[in-house]
Amino acid sequence: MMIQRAAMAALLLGVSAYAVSAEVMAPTTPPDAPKFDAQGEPVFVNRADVAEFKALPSYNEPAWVKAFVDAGKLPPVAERLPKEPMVYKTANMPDGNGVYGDVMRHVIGGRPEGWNFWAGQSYGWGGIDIALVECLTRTGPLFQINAADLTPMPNLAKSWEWSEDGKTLTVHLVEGAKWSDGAPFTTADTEFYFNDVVMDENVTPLMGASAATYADGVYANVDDFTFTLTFPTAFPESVLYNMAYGNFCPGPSHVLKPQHPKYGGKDYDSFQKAFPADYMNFPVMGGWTVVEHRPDDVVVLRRNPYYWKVDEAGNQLPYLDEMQYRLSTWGDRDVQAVAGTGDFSNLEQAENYVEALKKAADPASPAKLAFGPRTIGYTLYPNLSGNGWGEPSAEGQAIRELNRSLDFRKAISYGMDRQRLGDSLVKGPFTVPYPGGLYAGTSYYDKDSTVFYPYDAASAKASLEAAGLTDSDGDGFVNVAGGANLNVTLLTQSDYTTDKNLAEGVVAMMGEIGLKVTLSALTGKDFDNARDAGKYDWIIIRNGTELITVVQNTTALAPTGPSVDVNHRANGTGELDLLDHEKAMVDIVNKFIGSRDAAERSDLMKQYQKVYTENLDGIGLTAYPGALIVNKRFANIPAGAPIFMYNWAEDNIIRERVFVPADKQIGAELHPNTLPGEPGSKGPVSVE
Ligand code: BQZ
Ligand code: CA
Repeated sequence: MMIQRAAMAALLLGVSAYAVSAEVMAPTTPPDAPKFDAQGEPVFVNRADVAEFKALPSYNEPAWVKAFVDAGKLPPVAERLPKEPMVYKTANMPDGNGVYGDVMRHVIGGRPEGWNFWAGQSYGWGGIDIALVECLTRTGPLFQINAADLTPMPNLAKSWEWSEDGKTLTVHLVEGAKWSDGAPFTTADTEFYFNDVVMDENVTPLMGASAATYADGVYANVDDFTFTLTFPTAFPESVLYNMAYGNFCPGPSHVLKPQHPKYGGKDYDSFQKAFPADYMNFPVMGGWTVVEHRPDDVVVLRRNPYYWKVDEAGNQLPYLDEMQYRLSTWGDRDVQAVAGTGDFSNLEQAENYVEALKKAADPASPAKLAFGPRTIGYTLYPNLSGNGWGEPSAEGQAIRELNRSLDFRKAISYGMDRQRLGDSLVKGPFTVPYPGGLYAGTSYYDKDSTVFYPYDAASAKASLEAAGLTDSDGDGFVNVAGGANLNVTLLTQSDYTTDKNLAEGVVAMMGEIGLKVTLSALTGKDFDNARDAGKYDWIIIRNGTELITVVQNTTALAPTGPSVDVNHRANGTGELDLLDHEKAMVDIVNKFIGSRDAAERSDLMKQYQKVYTENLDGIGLTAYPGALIVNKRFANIPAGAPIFMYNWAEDNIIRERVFVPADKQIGAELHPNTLPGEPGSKGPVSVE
């Protein structure tokens, strides 16, 4: 609002109030962030301190699940568990072994599209997918792992080893684990994922994994629980990170495969739509299974009786019997979590910080709120494809060519008053101007390698002129040579207030330097589709894990493959027309992936940061800390869990270990004493 008024005032005064000078000020280094200490330090441990795989003398389950066994409706718990289940160690549990019962009430802004994650269907986010799918490795909990032991945690892959030449990775799956319907989990599932999802060009999994994601590895089964990947290069360890959420999370091949066109399924479209959002009890390896979905109201998950993890006392996990997902808005997630009608939120929209902080500061508040590091960051990405990705119109193509000019990108950066942009979201020590690239405060960041083109309207205008743009008709906006005003379309995700506010701020600020920008706001899946198809001139994105951790999702740091980079993907014929700076970034990232030398890796990331920020591969906007809000009745929430680092907090806090002490349970289960039914059948089942 304020920004719009300021823009209006600037327009009334006449934008030409700024004298256009040919002088462009020199770049600087970015300002330091205001001090803002994270609340709560993680307890650092080694991965082996968290869990191990081993058989225990006996196993337990909730009494009401035992009733299913006694009624002959379920095999005994020991037969449902793998030979050696994953055992969470008591010493690493903040509050020790838990008790069964209760529910975690989530609130989310997304909607489930259907259950074929492997053919690109979204589950509605907010951690539904993280609760349902399990992946070969796990990275969310790495925030608490000692630096010297920093490598992905085992999960469905209980161990792995590299061949001496580093070109073959042998992966051992947990043996004898079962899907939530009792079907065995084997290399038939990993093979189907690799060869018929990733390698099948007609299938695009939700997070877009392709051959490049797995370093062009070739898959081969050894036996039911062992497979190998053979690579053209040695030791591509990034593959282990890419085996975590949301890539190498295999689907149930026993139900997916018959629908796949290669194995008798009708066609790819039918394959994608074979498990719509009203299909219940879809088999999972996660702790809970979807048993009910009332559109725009709620999704209910019940405990998976075949879940393959236990505590040291032999109690089958999870402790929580139910997960609920209220289908509302992301903003409402914050409101309900602080009010106590919801149980969990990643407080990530800065507009809600002051109110949430005020409410949570009351000792009687039902929820605990803890800020973490500054890992929420937004970037404006110009579409850098000049050869047809997203099939631009003639006007769009002209903008693509401008996007590919450094002077034009400099104009955007000089025109961006990042301080004002941050303050428009929330005042106080939260936001910091963000030049783009790696975030300040993260381990590979180097301030001296960061080039910052700070706010300076005169330099912005001079840069527009250097890019060949002038206001030929004198109406305050630069024109396309000999034609109408240039009009850039800015794509933004309208489910988030923050995204929309930032986009409106950008439109106003660009207006002030004489660049006309028009907003295109799309919701959920429509936004994702337009983003991934390259159907935009500029886009605003809340950045992924790669700019925080570098080691998670490393391949996304540059256009290292046809469809991994956010703002530059291949055209219809698979060609990437990379700019020189992008080629340099690809080169650096590939060297980083191929290097096992810590000093060299840190030096490579300095080079990356320099090339990224000097060339404005993306124009950073603002970065700020997020806070985890969890209802106080929950136990085993690890200290210092960030809402976003290697993954979102829904993964980081290890929900299968979270419990509610008996005297604090609220009796809010919607389907008490029920278990998931047969795949495709209606609703959960009870023992009668
Ligand atoms: C967290 C997350 C868990 C996706 C999504 C959503 C999609 C993106 C991103 C976040 C939501 C929440 O983020 O905002 O706090 O709960 O779900 O999955 O924004 O639109 O495509 O990458 O993770
Ligand atoms: Ca004009």
